[in-house]
Amino acid sequence: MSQRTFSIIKPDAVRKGYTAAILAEIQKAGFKIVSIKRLSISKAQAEGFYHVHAARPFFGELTEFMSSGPIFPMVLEKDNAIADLRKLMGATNPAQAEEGTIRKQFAASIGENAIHGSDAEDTAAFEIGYFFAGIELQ
Ligand code: DAT
Ligand code: MG
Repeated sequence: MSQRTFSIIKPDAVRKGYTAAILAEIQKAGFKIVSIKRLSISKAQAEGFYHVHAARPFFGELTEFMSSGPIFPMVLEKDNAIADLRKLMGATNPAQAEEGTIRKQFAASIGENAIHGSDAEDTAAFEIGYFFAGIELQ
């Protein structure tokens, strides 16, 4: 059944000029791009987005990084979108990501790993609502 998920092309990938190449991988894998935009977020906005990680030792580094430059948040749709995007992204640590995955191809480190993807239906709903208004999601 068709499902929506949420993704971000992170500041490292945007800085390196990988945006178009990553979007091409996403489209090649059969995702429809429902909505996408380019923007920069504040550290406080990054903290709100990643609130589930607030107690982790890397929270400061993560939110500093996510607010360090432009990002492309987007909403993607296909059958089994949430799990399939996680597969296409590869492991959080690019050193452990499978060949052909986005993180294997475009990410440099566990902290700066090119792409975000929702991990479950409830987090996808929160994350889509964090960045997009209903009128942007038709
Ligand atoms: P994922 O992005 O694969 O869902 P996650 O939800 O566990 O991974 O963590 C969110 C982000 O936090 C991750 O993309 C990069 C950063 N991060 C995770 N573990 C880290 C670590 N050990 N050191 C530095 N940054 C880390
Ligand atoms: Mg996660």
